[in-house]
Amino acid sequence: KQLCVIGLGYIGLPTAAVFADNGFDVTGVDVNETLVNQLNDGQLKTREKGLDMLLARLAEEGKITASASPVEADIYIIAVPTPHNADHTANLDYVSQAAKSILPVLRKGNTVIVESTIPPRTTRDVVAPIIEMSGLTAGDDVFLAHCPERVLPGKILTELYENNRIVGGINRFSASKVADVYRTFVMGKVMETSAENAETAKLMENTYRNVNIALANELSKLSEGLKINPLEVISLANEHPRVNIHQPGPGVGGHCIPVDPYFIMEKDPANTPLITEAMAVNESMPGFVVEQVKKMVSIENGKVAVFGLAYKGETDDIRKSPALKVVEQLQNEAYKVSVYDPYVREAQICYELSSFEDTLEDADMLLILTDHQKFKNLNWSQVNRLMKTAVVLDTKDCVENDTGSADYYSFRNLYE
Ligand code: SAJ
Repeated sequence: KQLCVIGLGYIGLPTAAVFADNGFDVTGVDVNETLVNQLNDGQLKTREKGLDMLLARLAEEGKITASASPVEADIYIIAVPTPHNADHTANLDYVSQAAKSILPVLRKGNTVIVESTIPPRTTRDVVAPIIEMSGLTAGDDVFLAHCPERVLPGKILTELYENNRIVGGINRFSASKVADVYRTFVMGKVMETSAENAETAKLMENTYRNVNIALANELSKLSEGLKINPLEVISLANEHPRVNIHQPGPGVGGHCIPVDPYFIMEKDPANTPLITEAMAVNESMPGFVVEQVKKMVSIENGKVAVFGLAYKGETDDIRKSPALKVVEQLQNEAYKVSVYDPYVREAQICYELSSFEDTLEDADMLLILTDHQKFKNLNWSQVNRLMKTAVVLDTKDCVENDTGSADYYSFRNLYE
């Protein structure tokens, strides 16, 4: 079968690769000409483990090709980004453009799948009318479904095979037709439902995580007054068979968990006070971290060494990273701040990153904001020697080895 993936981003590319590796004749479509050429040449570089080699092999074997616009195919998968507007509502321009780009090649009997994260009802209210501009009826002539991506960056290839998938059809027939497409390689369950249910389920997964993390963050704030160790409280509570409280930290980052809840909120603001409040708690965390720093280091001549800018460990992704906000607020407080992140490239931010040594040199405090593997086992005799005052605040509670003479704090022992 011929399959066309529109949007070769962090979901489209691995999805295209996995289909190509499972017997489909795949064309990847993207407006980025460089990306198209690199994919055709088997030279594409991505951040995802194992993907570059797979793509190079598939290109060599002729199983995947790239193109600037959709070609005739049996199945079209839309995997373009859904950015949000300034008021946090979803910007559906890319999704609409992608759907429109299929129209010239769309034929009766084709299948259209939307993988992009979208607000509830978008498949039916926005995508179906575009498809029907072709004169074909969505659900009868063209099978249409939303199949949300749910893979974790860093583990995308494995999770594409192993995770359960939700397929939400515009009608039952579309759901079952599209479910069969995914059953060709998905080892988990492929669950059929309506388009609206699928859209909302995807958003609720990330909203659940957001609200749950907010609960953990709120507990951490409570710990000062209660004189408790919030991490121990969480781990004790989680011993209950029906409790699973997440971990506190400097806030919630990435392009999914802090964004997706807004797609639900925009549909019914009056009935989403809990989600709204949870977002506010998480957004207050960078400020909370800065308050702790202020208790530990005086602003006058104080130098704070920051380790980690990425939104989570082992990634170079800084989108919506709470670390950016912490650094900005520390700078606004007039601290001298130097930042080290072994993965993040300087081009992504507007200030200079420092080397490991320069960041620590003469610092009054080390503030760990990302749980990169490298930070879990630092050479503490070197760290403590370089710093003026060896005080550490590990907001991810990620350090595993003995910090030697350092005065080490995490949420675990800040207030107990
Ligand atoms: N975080 C905490 N405490 C926790 C867990 C995470 O503060 O207990 C923070 C992280 O540090 C990070 C943020 O939350 O800043 C988000 O990280 P994450 O690892 O929870 O999630 P993402 O954004 O990398 O990927 C999520 C995943 N969703 C779920 O686990 C429900 C992934 O499966 C989705 O495919 C992805 O969003 C997406 O694209 O929607």
